[in-house]
Formats: sequence, structure tokens, C-alpha cells
Amino acid sequence: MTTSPVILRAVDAPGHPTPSPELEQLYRGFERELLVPLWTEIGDLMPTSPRPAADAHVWRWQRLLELARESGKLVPVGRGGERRAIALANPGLGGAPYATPTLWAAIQYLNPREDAPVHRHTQHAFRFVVEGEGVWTVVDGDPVAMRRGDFLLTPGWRFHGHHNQSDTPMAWLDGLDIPFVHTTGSAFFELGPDVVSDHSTPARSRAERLWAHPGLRPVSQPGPTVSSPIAAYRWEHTAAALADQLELEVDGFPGVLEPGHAAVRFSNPTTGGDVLPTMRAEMHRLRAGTGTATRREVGSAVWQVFDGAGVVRLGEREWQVDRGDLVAVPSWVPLTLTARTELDLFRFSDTPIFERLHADRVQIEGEPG
Ligand code: GTQ
Ligand code: FE2
Repeated sequence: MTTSPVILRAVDAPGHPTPSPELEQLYRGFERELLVPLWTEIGDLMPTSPRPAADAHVWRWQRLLELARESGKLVPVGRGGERRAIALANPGLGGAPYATPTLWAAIQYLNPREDAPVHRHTQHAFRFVVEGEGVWTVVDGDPVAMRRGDFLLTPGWRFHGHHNQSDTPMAWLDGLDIPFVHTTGSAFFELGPDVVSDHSTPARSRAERLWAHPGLRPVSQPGPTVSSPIAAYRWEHTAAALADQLELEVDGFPGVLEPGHAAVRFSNPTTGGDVLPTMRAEMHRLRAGTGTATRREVGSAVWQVFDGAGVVRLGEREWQVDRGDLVAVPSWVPLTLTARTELDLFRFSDTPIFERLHADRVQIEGEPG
């Protein structure tokens, strides 16, 4: 996308006009009237297949954590700044705090006994916890405990604040659709009460007590909801689902995504679809020594290593990754994962947007495209 003034130049190429003083005059006329002809832009605007501006990139969790800890010493959390959150800025996106053109990914950090104030916004959000515990996120008045492996939802326009009730700092991953909402001009924001009044620490949220029982929904709550009503998907459930898939494989039954690769998607129990209107979230487990097929798809994703170590290949580039490391996967870049040890990965993507628009596409190497 062009953000600086366009300077049109005549080029001597097939399908292009012959350079001449008159042509230069014509192009200056376009500029004066804020017009851009297609013939000078066609290659960039309408490529034969996606050529995303975003780069494939890896951020190291240990580096993020060091800087988050330092921020914890220097930067207060309160009204105004709202959150001590530090976003991944994709090197292809001009310094914007965007992991991909649609997705925000940030490390958020709270010191012992700190509160992050209550607000709400149209952006959809989730938290994923790679390590630690002791923070409760309060969503529309319902306190939700955050622990390692848990995936927690803050759907758009719900009031939410966080409080650390422990004696240790806690860091976690935030995922939001901030870039998508920003570029489409659909952001609304509202402050809540200045003080977090409820510092209670229930082991389970009200939302979980109502909704988080496998295959069972409360009869009092009919009808679909656009976002999942499950406030927290607990690690014990996710871990059991992954382990069972791999065990089925050992027993010779179907269920795994591909050999040695178990995968589950967090879903909205009222629809069976994605947890949020704009974001998909999944957990993957690869047996030690196995690799995935090479796959690319329309839309962008961010992966975080939850446990283990492995290799991420994106196009021509390759990275060794460890616990907590974050990987930005731009649209249509071929991705291959290899597990050095057993490898658990969290993944989120903007796929629901493309599915809704019927613009989704997947290509797996070796299969008919
Ligand atoms: O925790 O409410 O990383 O509003 C970015 C925006 C976290 C939050 C972010 C937010 C939040
Ligand atoms: Fe927020």
C-alpha cells in the first residue's frame, strides 16, 4: 500500500505508453487530481498469487520477557496507557505494531498486586498463557483465573480488567484483531470504572460453570452467539484431547490431522464454529521427530511454541524455535514444522474473515491445488 505521494513515471515496457513530454504532462495531471492509472500499478495490485507486505519472522520469548520485566520496573499500568502490553511489529509493515496485516500479538505483563483498569472495545481479544499464574481477568464482572496452557476469551465490547493477586509477576500473550479493526475504521472504545472493585479469585468462572462441560449446554441459553461463551479453555482439557488423538493413532484409528500430528480447534459450543468472529485458535502437538506437510493458506497466522523444540520453515527461511517463541506467518507463505522433541504449538489466525468472504484457499504440497 502506498502512503507517500505517488510519483508516476513513464516506463518503456509492453502494455505501457511510449514516454513523451505529453505523457509526462498527462501523469502530472493525474497527480494534481489525485488519480492513479491501473497500468502503472498492475503488478503490485493484482499479482497472480498473494504477495503480502508482511514478512515471515520469529520473535524470541526470552527477549520479550526481558524487555517486559524492564517495562515492569519503569512503566506504570493505569488509566490512559491502559495496559503494559508490548506488540510484535512485523518488519514488513513499516513499524506498525502489527504482527500481520490483521493480527495484534503482544506480551502483557503485570507486577504482583497490580490492576489493569476496566475498559471495553470492539476489537476481539484472547489471552494465551505460556507460563505462570496468579492473574484473574474479569470479563463483564466474571473473574477468570489465568494459568499455564489456558486459552481465555475477551469477545468485543465486554468490559474487562486484569488483576494480579499473587506475589509474582505474570506475563502472557494477547491476541487481538486491532490491525483489522484499525484499517477498516471500525474501532470503538469506552472506559469502565477507574478502580477494579472485585479482586475475588474463584478457581472457575461463572462462564465455565455454565458452559464448559463437554457436549452439554445449558437449556436456559438457547440460540447461537457470535462469540464463544466459554471464558476459559483449560489446559487439562486441551492436553487430554491432544493426548487422546495421538493414542488413537497408536491404536490404529483415525483422528490425527496427519501422521504424528494431533490438532484441536477451540470452538464456540453454540455454533461449532470459531471462538471469535475474526480469529481462529488451535492447539497442535507433533510427536518427536515428525514433520508436517508443507502447507500454505490465504490469511495470516501467529504461532507460539507452548512446549518443546523444533524447526519452522517458511518459504526459503528456517528457524530453530523453543518454548514461548512467536512466529508470524504471512498469507500464502508455505509453512513446514518439524519437531525435535515432542512439540506443542498454539496457533491463531484471521481465517474466519476469509471464510466469511469465500476468499479462503489452502494448498498442501503434493496434493492437487
Ligand atoms: O488486555 O485489554 O495487548 O485492550 C491490547 C489492547 C491488551 C487488554 C492488548 C488491550 C488489551
Ligand atoms: Fe482491552
